Amino acid sequence: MAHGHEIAASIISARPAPHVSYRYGAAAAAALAEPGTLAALSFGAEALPPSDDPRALRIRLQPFDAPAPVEVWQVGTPVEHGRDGALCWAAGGGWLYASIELDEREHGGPEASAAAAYAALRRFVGGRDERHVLRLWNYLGGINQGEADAERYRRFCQGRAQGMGDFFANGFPAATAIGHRETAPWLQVYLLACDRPGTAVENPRQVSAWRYPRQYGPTPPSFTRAMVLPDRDALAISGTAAVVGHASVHADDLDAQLEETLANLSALLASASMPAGFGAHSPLKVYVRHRADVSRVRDFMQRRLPGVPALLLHGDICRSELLMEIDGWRYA
Ligand code: 3EB
Repeated sequence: MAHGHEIAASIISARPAPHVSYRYGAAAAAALAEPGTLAALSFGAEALPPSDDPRALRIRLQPFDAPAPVEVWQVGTPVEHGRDGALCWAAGGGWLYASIELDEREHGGPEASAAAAYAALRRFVGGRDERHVLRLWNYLGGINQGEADAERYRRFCQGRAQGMGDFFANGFPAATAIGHRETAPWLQVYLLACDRPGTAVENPRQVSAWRYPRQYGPTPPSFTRAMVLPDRDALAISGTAAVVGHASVHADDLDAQLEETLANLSALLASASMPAGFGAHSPLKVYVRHRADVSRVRDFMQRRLPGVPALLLHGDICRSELLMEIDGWRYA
């Protein structure tokens, strides 16, 4: 009977999604000592004590919540970790976390820094079993500075595409690109990869980002809207904003942008054949451009997404008319 073999094979190849949670205080501080911790991403200086552990990354976005949160990724197996030049990594159970942080002043601007970051990540990941990059995050300073095609986000897109080369020829990962407010121009890029491929998901309400028309810049952004993880037990959701077709909608209307973003998030669940709705099983991050909007964003989250663990972070969205963006996870 083949049945027993199939069960054995499915156990051997199982790649349950990393568990993502938001932690505070002592629970956050304990994360790196737990055996399955792949990454601990802190927001705000006081969230974690300084650490040389390559799994600890201090994200350069200020949280709007106190105490400061730490996002912890955990897998059900032991984890090994290390460094490779400027790159930090951790791996276990078929999963890989990798991060790189570059000072633009040492690389000559956003294009060269993005190209260097992606070249380093691609070289490292390409040499690993976990070579399927499912999800990427990018944080850079002054994202909306510069006019038209000289805007720093557009220059970042150009360098990113150059650094990627043909590594994602079979499809882009899901991604986020957000601006931080620090004066020093650090670029932070980190990723989740697996030794099994995921399934890319597009949003039928939106033009695929890599097909955006020329008006948004010479190099279209390279990301897919969401990624179903290999065991189909979770959806990794890209940065999602009030974009319909390829156009930003509801410029300067925060509440309308929040509603449109929720419509996009719901469309992604449907497109991924995930059950509708968000709740305790869908940790999200909300990037908010203006501090003055935070209480309205919080009200919206409590009213329209009750029970959803949400981090509110101070970040600039890559189109200056967009006031907020949401990314995160939806577990099946
Ligand atoms: C958008 O829908 C908003 O450049 O990697 C969202 C997610 C956005 C990722 C990226 C940009 C990126 O076009 C912007």
